[in-house]
Amino acid sequence: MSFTMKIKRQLLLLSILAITCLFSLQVSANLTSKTINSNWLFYQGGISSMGDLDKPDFKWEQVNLPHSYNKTDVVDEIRGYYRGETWYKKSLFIPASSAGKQSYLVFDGVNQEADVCVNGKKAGSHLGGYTRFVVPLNGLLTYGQNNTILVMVNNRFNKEIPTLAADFTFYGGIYRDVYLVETGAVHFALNRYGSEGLFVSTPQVSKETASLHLRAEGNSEADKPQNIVLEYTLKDADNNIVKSVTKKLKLKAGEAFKNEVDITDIKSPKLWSPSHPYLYNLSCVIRDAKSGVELDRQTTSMGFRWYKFTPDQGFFINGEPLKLIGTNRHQDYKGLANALPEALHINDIHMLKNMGGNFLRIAHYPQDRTILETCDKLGIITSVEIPIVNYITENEGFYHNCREMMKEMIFQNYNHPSVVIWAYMNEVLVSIQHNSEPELKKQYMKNVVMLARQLDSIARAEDKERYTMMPNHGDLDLYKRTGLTAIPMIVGWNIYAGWYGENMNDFEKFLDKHRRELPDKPVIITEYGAGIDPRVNTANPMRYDFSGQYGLLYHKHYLDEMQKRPFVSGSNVWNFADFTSEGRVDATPNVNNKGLVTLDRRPKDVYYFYQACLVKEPVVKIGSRNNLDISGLADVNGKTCTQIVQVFTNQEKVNLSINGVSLGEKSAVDHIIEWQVPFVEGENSLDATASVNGKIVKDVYTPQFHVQPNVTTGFLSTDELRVNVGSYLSFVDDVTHETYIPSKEYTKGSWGIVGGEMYKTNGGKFVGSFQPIYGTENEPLYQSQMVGLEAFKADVPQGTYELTLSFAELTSSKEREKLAYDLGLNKNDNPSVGKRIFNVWVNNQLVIEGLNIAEQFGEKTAVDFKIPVSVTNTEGLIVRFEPITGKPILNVLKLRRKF
Ligand code: GCB
Repeated sequence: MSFTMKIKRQLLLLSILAITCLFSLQVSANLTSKTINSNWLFYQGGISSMGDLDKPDFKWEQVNLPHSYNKTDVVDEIRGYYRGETWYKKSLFIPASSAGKQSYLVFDGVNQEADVCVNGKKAGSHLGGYTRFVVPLNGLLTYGQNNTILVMVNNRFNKEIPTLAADFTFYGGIYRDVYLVETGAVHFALNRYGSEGLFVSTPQVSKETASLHLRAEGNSEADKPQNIVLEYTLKDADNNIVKSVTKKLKLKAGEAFKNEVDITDIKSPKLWSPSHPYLYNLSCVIRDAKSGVELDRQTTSMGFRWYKFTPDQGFFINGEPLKLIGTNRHQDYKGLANALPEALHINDIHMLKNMGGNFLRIAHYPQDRTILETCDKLGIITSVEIPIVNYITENEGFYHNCREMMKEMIFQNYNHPSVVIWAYMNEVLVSIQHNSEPELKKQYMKNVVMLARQLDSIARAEDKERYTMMPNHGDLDLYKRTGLTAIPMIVGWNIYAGWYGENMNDFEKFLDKHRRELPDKPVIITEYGAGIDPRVNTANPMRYDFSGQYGLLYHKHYLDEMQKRPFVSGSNVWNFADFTSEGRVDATPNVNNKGLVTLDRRPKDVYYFYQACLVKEPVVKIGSRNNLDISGLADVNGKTCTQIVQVFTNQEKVNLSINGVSLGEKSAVDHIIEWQVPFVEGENSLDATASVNGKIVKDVYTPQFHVQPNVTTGFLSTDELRVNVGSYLSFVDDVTHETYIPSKEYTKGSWGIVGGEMYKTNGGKFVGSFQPIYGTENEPLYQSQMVGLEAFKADVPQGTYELTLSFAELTSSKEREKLAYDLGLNKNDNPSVGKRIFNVWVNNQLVIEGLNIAEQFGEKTAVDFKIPVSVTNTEGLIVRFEPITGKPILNVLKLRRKF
């Protein structure tokens, strides 16, 4: 190789190295900082001695971080998920050149107890699953060699660590990034509650001027006195220096320091707001005073804004009123548990922004660092919360951990301009009614008040600018009586009138009650929501049916009522996305489906509704698009099926066409327009257009439609009937794309049920059950049924058919375990029905004899029978249900003509 070639090769290698460093180092942090997420070993279970971990046959599994060990057991059909000890191990090469540096491991999130050992020695530990913690490595590393990092992680119930119990999943694991950080001997303090040691606040901001308060906290690890210089530099978004200040410090050997600087008179600051999220950049470099060598550096983005919450006129930012509208957010995702690549966190905030949201309640716990970073960039105002949910443990260990979490949350997130509220204690009196002993109750209340006061004082002492908030469940009198509403600066209410509560109009009554009873308290509706399973649709929306149609009525009502009341500062839909909650029973077991988008972030119709209401740019969106397929009963002509289609828009008028034929232009009422649309079998093309200043704004949607026959006398080999028996809901199986329509009564020439009644719960208020059904993912099909039916009849022509009958025993002879969140919906179930035995006859042939579902298959279990049938007479198909004991049932029926 020639000399020049060698040089070129070396240059190439150097540039590759430089690029690699660029990608793997986190710019803007300490001297060097890089993730060490790849190539860990994992073991789930306890060990008998530490020696086990070194045995050659020890059953390690190779994993990368972020990682959770509950990815599958949370969503399976077995109750419970692993909550216990696990081990993570990593071999980490530390080069010889690191010997003079200070090294740390930074864990962004480990749920929820962690013990860290390095080369066999205890290095650190942490309690709590949602905040960052730092483990110093000095004195534990061997340089120029591989080092062993061992982390014991446990997500067991621990009565001293919040969250104790709640409607979400306590996924275990090292589920956020882990960084290796190296600094010089004098460096920013990483031991200040996991913060980065540089704190920025804006004590005064106006359009004309602003001031900055800066605080750098650091440590010298040097064994001699050090002279250092701190260089603070504020730059605008174009990298122009706006202000810079230099401070000299003399440090004794091993001294910790805190340096505070005020920068005043920053002229005409560019203000940060949701519509103009302008960010400045603030850096602080620590240099050796003599040599000028950089020892450590921190950089943070920051924004200038001023804001206030008022009890009568709501929220103001930079002097302008702004209704805060947005959502809450849990951090999990379909199939990934809580261990998400950061792109998915970031995407959620973009989706919220695209929906027109300007507000996020980061509840019930602090989340990945990219969340607030993205909120800063996109202009989403936030409230961040520590994870006390539903109740507290009355002991000092618990209180101590709560206080620590409050400080960690504040210190770690202090510089984000998007944060305006520190919150604590979600619905902390919700379980008080279960605590019946009056003395204990009184004591509990006292302790809650005492802890609330402590947490509120910490927030006010550590951060003089932000507000504090406590989100309560909707018992205003109770919270007021205990004195809890007097403690925080803002009161949050979680209101579910029209979902858990019967009457939607109780919502506005509640708002007005707050105004009357707590006239001095700013208010945010911190939660409201309705379950929506996009597979479920209906023309008869009802509370608790999980249909998109009911969800839309609910959200429209709430949004209207809040918009009418200027004193409501803001609101957060519960929830941005569906989230897992092990053991919860909704239309999808283990999932709370109150999200505006699904677990894998597909928008539901309500998302488009909010978009139409909130976004300024033209919005024209055809609804129902989350159903891959739609289905309905044929019109009289037998060929089409006419169904309502909604378009969500912020335009006055929209035209809708189907398959090239216009259905006319219509005017929007409250951002919604409805058309009766005649669908045909197969693919249909819907086309919604609005003319905006001479330009066409358009949305196209091409659903598959299955027209189900009404008149069955000409049932063809291409026809197929799929019926959700005993329900008002249509359902689409999102795996097979099969669609099911609500059942109807038999009429001549057609098909239908003869006799029986719909299965209802809670004193007849709800159609269907709310129990998980084993052996199926399609709960809404099996949770409803006809009871006591005599027959199913279809007047079909002679031919060969395949009939599928499906059943599930919904009632139980045993006392059902009370699930925390079924809210007693099934308390009036008829307990008799362990014994239900019946025969099924098809055209006078006994096809199922002595069917006792509970005994032969088990309760709440999906049971399907596929039965080939030859219709050889003119009477068509008659399926008769003959009772032996109790009443026969039928849940689902499919009829397909083979030939
Ligand atoms: C609440 C809780 C939240 C639940 C929600 C629900 O009030 O704060 O954690 O998930 O209700 O959907 O029931």
